[in-house]
Amino acid sequence: MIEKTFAMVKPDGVQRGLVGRIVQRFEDRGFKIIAMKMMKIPKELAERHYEEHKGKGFYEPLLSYITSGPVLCMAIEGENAIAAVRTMMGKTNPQDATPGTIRGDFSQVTGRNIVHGSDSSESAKREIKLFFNDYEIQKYEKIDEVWLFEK
Ligand code: IDP
Ligand code: MG
Repeated sequence: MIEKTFAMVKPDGVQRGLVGRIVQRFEDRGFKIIAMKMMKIPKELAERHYEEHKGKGFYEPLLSYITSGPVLCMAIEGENAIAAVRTMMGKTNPQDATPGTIRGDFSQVTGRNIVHGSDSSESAKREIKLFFNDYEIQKYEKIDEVWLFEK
């Protein structure tokens, strides 16, 4: 099923110059980038984005981390995109992330794991809406689609 998901290069990924290589992986897979912008996340938005983690030990450090510098936000569309993007990112703890995944290739610790991806269709919808206005989501056909998918 064709799905939309929300993905983010976190502040450490931006600072470490990994934006291009991370975006490249999604493009290489044939995923369609349907929205993209850089922003410094305001505290209130960070709190809403990570509200499920409120009260946990890592919540405050997580808010500081995610608001510590600009991030690159994306909406990505493709076959099974929500799970597929998470698989490409690897496990939350980079020590458990398989080599070949983004976290497994570029990061070492959970608190600096360089990327975010929505974990369910509810989260994907919620997070896309949280970070993008309707007019920022592009609806377009890409010329490789006839070769990426069966008719
Ligand atoms: P996810 O990003 O793989 O969905 P979540 O459990 O939703 O993982 O946690 C959100 C983010 O919070 C993680 O990506 C990571 O940056 C941070 N985080 C989660 N657990 C810990 C922890 O135990 N220590 C430090 N940071 C954590
Ligand atoms: Mg999560």
